[in-house]
Amino acid sequence: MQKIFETIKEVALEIDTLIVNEDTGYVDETNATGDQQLKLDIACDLLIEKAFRDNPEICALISEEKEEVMHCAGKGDYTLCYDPLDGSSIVDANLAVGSIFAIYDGEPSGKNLAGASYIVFGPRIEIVTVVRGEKPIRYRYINGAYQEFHPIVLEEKGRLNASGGSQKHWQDKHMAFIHGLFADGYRLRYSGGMVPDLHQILVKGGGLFSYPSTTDNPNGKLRVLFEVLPFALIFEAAGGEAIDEKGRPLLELTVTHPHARTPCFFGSRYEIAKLKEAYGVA
Ligand code: AFP
Repeated sequence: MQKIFETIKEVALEIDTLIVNEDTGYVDETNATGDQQLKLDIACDLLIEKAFRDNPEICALISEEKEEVMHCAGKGDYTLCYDPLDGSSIVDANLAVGSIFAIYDGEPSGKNLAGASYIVFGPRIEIVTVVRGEKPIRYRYINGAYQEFHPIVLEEKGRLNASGGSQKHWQDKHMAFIHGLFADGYRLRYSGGMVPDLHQILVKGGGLFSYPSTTDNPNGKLRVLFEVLPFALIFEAAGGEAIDEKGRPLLELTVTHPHARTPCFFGSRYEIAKLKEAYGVA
């Protein structure tokens, strides 16, 4: 798996160059899940496909930007699922965006998730990698090289609160719970990009990120294979928890469709315990 992480580090530099130099406009088509695609989404997708299609450890690639599974020449056991550019709707505002990778050993599902990684394209490039059963590792790209940086460890209780979706469409219990956290002193930190928002909670030692079911999106917005499971593995490895709204660990999810979505919550232990109480699933 280390070879896959090394390729992620290399492709990060190419994606960064694209983000800095390419047009941030839309193309006419939509992607597999009906989202509008940027020219950048397609260009990043192609870069990642090219970087991994001949990797001998990987037998298939599944991209958030494509409907079909791409079977590769490699005879390895890993299926690499990726979101090439998460946060397309904020890239024109020049906010931080990211790429997310999930490495499944066999069929994609929570129990088969063997490793994960994400890249943050902010003022600097940062990458977090994790192998299941091990601690996450954080790298920063400085002076032309990746350097291992402070370890990511979540404290028991954090201070940040980030919830997705429009408040108009939140369920009453979610509204009451989020207001309760603010009343308890939590600070709002939400950019609309899952990667920088979750990265901030991870590097600041804790807090809660929610993308609940809403009246307009009953299954939430975030995709199980490409977004939810990789971050669930990283939060658990950092000492936090990641659950759905029935209180089940996200890493126990099975996947019915490559583009399936689920409500999801990622946080330190204290906030997740509070959430379970508020949702009546403790
Ligand atoms: P885009 O890729 O369409 O910008 O979506 C980003 C995202 O999937 C994720 O990165 C955010 O956490 C989430 O959407 C934000 O959604 P809301 O705007 O509904 O809160």
